[in-house]
Amino acid sequence: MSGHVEERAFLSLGGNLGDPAKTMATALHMLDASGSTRVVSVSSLHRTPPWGKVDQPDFLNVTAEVATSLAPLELLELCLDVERRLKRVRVERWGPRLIDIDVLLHGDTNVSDVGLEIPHPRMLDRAFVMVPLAEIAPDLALAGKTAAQWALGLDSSGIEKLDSGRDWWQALSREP
Ligand code: PH2
Ligand code: MG
Ligand code: MG
Repeated sequence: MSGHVEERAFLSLGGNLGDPAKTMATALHMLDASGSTRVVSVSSLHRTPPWGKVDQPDFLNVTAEVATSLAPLELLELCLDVERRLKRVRVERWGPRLIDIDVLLHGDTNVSDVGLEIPHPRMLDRAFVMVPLAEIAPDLALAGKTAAQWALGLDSSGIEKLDSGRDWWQALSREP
């Protein structure tokens, strides 16, 4: 709802088809241009081995902190709308994709809905989420530990933090 108090939310972005860095940069610019959601900080690019379904290309993953006046379901709708505008086609669960934008956290809100669970139910098990999240929000408290502690407890051996810096997305074109 507009007029809703501004909340800090965290997103996970990823992709492994096409040019994922460019697609994620465009997605971040689209979120920023929405009027309701501002990108506050973005992690470095991380190259990550596919999780869940392993016979597919490596992913690029990042996390982003946003300030949003949208309620959780509205933020999810915005993310899905950006995915659609970037021509994401849903083929198979956990399969290759141009772009995926997941809502990890929305303030301290808990949501348990058919289409949306917040905190994201699998985030704490996934190094491709927690390693980039620990980069931008190491002290964030999650289920009794910090993001940095969660990240350290996961197998992140296959993950490579690219030398992109955290402003990588500003430099990439805004054009889809
Ligand atoms: N997303 C998935 C399934 N597996 N693996 C990696 N490395 N990165 C992802 O973003 C990812 C995945 C489903 O959303
Ligand atoms: Mg996902
Ligand atoms: Mg998704």
